[in-house]
Amino acid sequence: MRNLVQTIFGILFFSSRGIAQQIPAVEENIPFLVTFGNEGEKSWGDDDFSQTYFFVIPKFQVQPIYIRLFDAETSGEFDEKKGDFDTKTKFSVYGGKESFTAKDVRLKDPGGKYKSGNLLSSKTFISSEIYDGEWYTFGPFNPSEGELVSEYGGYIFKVVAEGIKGDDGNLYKYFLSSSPDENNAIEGGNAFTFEFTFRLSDNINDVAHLYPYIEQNVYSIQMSNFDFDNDGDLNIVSMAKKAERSKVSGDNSWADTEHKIDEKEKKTTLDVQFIKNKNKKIRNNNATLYVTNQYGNLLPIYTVPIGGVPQLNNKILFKQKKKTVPY
Ligand SMILES: [Ca+2]
Ligand SMILES: [Ca+2]
Ligand SMILES: [Ca+2]
Ligand SMILES: [Ca+2]
Repeated sequence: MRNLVQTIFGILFFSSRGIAQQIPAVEENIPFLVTFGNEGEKSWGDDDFSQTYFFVIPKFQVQPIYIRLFDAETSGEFDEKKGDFDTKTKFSVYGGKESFTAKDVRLKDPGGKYKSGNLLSSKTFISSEIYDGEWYTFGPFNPSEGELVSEYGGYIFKVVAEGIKGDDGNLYKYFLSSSPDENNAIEGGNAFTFEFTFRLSDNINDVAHLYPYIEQNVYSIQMSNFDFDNDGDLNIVSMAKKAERSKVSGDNSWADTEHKIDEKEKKTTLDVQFIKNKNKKIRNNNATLYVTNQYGNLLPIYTVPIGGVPQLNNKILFKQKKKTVPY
């Protein structure tokens, strides 16, 4: 019995910390990140042809880490073609002082010194079959080559993806790995972005989950989404919200909605759900989301929800669970 309880507790503990480090995570129901070439049409879902991701490595990780990239190039079945494939995407990895903490890093649109820090590695991928459906590996990086930011849980690496030529959509994903040629998750690792441009699943039953984290000082947020093409509903579930709708954007347009933040939602994660309309059957839909606080500052949107996926009954469940643990 004791072993069983320990096992159950172990699983709960394990899952709440989160180990899935494919970005986007399988549990998010988001098949790919998307960055278009800089001659692309914004009406195809990418508002700025640039996407910045941050990878968090816990302080206790001493072994080297690798940032792996799936389908880095733009051709073949996963990518979105316009005319011929002629798109180039540059991926750059940054670490060191101010790579994360420089203030331009939190801008909605790339500008100023958003590429701050030390450039650790960079590669441009063209429209070719090399790396089509394959993984490319950046690294090894020593964790201490990132920027140590204790409030964010460890060393942070920044990866900037830029569409530097062409008009096609590059679909790709990342994996934060302890191995150069396999996807081995790093315990306690995570990833986040301030502006998320992604491909929605074609499956009408898949709900996409995005996880903005609400810091202590937040009392109201603005949700801003772009080019969702009125493909259903946008819903928030949290420690205080059972279901709160947010305005949905149409084609090539933004929709902004303000939401009040309850005390119970501070230092927790919101579950922002893109729920597809089952009758519309829209395919290949790309959309963008960012969330700001009452000061207009961007909030981090995590891959693994900090503190777990929010449920209204979380606290009750936690109390019950505690009783069953024998100490
Ligand atoms: Ca491809
Ligand atoms: Ca093209
Ligand atoms: Ca691709
Ligand atoms: Ca769209």
